[in-house]
Amino acid sequence: PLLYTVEDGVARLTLNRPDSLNSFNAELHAEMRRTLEAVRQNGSVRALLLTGSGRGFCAGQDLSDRNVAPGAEAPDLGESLEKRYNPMLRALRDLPFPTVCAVNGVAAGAGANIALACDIVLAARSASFIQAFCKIGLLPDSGGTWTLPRLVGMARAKGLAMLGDRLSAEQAEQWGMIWKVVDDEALQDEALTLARHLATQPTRGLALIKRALHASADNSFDQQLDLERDLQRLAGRTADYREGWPPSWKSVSQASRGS
Ligand code: LHQ
Repeated sequence: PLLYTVEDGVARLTLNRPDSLNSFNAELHAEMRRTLEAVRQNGSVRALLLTGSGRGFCAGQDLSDRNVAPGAEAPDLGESLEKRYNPMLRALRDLPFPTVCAVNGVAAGAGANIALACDIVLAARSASFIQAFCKIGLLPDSGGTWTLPRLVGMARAKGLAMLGDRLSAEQAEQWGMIWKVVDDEALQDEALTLARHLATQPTRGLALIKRALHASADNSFDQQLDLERDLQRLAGRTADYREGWPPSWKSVSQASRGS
C-alpha cells in the first residue's frame, strides 16, 4: 500500500491504495510507520517527498474499516489516534530534514492534515482540501486543530473545520495554507526537483530552521530570541557554515547529514 524509493538523497513515499483514494487502513499505517523509521535512520536521506497514486492524495481514515454494526460497542477513536495517527504525525514532523508534499488530488480528513504537516506543500491545480471530519461528527485530528489556525488564522480554521467545504488548491495557495499550486501534469516533476534541491542544501541548517519555526508557535518573542541564539550557536559549528562563502554545494551534498 506504500511505494518507497531513495534516490539522490530523496526518500519518495507514495500512498498506494488508489481504489479507496489512498485512505489509511491498518496495513498502510503499519507500512508508513516502518518506512518513516527507515527514512529517519537512513543517513543518505536528506529530504522526503510524500505523494499519492491515482486521482486522490488521501481520503483519511479508511471508513470501510469502521465497525458500526448495530449493537456493536462504540469504537475507541482515541486509541486509533494514540496508536496510529499521532505517532505517524510526530515522526513526520520531527524528521531532521525537509519534507515536501505533492498533493496530487483530493486530500480529505486526516489526509488533508498529513499533507499540511509537511514543510513545503505543493498541490496540483485540480487538487482540493476537505476537513471532512465535521460531516461525520468528528473534529479535525492529525494535528489539524493546531496546524490550521497557524496556517490560515482562526476565522478560516473555524470555517474549514465546521463547514467541511472543499477548498480548491488555488484558494489554499491564496490563503497561505500551502506553498504553491502547480499544473497537474507538472506536479510530480516539480516536487521532485524541489526535493532534490533541498537534499543538496545544508541539511543541518534546514533542520534547525524547522525546529525554530515549530517552537515559535508556543514561544514569546524573548524566548524565541534565546532559542535563535542557542540554535545559531549549533549552526555556526557545522561544516556547512565553516565552509564559508561562496558555498560549494558539491561538497555540501556529499557531507554527512549530521556534520
Ligand atoms: C473511501 C474513502 C474512505 C474508504 C473514499 N475510506 N473508502 C481518525 C481516527 C479514527 C477514525 C476516524 O477517522 C480518523 C481520521 C479521519 O480521517 S476521519 C475522515 C475520513 N474521511 C472522510 O470522511 C472522507 C470520505 N470521502 C469523501 O468524502 C469523498 O470520497 C471525497 C470527497 C474524498 C472524494 O469524493 P469523490 O471524488 O466523489 O470520490 P468517491 O467518494 O467516489 O470515492 C472514490 C472511491 O474511494 C469510492 O469507492 P468506489 O468503490 O465506490 O469507487 C469511495 O468509497 C472510496 N473512498 N474515501 N475514507
